[in-house]
Amino acid sequence: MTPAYREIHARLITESEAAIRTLTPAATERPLRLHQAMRHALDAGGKRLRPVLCLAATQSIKPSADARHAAVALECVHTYSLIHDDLPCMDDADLRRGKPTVHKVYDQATAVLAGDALLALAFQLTAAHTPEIARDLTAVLAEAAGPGKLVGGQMDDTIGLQDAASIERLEFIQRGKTAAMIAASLEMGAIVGGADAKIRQHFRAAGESLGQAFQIADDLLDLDGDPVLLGKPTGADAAKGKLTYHGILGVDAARQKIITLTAACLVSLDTTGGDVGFLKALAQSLVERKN
Ligand code: GRG
Repeated sequence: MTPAYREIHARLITESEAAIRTLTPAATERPLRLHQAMRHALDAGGKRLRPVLCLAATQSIKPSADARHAAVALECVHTYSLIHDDLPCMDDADLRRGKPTVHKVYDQATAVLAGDALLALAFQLTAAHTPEIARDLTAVLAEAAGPGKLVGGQMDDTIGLQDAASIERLEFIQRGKTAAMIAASLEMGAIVGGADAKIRQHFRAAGESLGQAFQIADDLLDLDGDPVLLGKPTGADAAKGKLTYHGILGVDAARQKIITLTAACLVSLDTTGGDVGFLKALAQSLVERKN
């Protein structure tokens, strides 16, 4: 990323974090334990990728439009999914974003409830936009978070190698578990920017390609990444019998697939006709990331 794009990236992360702080409940609200657990997860950091994509998509079309509620809604759904994913009944993780997971700091019941609360809060936030935009944001986010996408992808991922491995199954998992929320981030940003159906579709297609590339890169990091930079141990996928692109087709094919998907993402972004220089640079940096 050039210094100018790094500056935009830093500004969008700052804007996302300020919006997350302002638009979600404080740890001092009742019941304290629930709100503290929600804040523990929300304030733990992370790349803020989904809100940044949303804000950047809006700003590529209409810089004056305010996408903060949509951006925070995306981070709430993402954070809920991480809290639930870390539970002993799913991935059973002790660390997330370099910090102890919510059920480790609190307990499992609190972690389930903190996730549930964040999911509901997300739709309160999409509903806060003006009526037509709120309707479209809610529909896009609900579909991405729902049984055919985030939850459905997670279901099949949980079954993992207990069922036969195939590229078709792997792509269903990647599209659902990862790409749907990334595509929704760009499409929701486009909705707030006032994009028509065709432009929305180009943003969505860009997010679908980017999301799949992001997941293949994520799986490769779990294979040979640096646990310190990642903030969690590596090797979990192999230990848990997870389906991965490199597991089915090999590391070289996985790296080639990332290149092809990234190129498709960049073409879709160009086709939106917006001011997408930053988004293109971000997409490129994400698939080359170390954490
Ligand atoms: C529990 C319904 C439900 C879904 C869980 C998010 C998820 C689905 C599982 C977590 C494991 C995983 C590898 C998911 C794929 C999506 C992904 C790469 C999540 C991590 O996103 P980042 O890297 O995380 O943006 P940060 O911490 O930076 O926000």
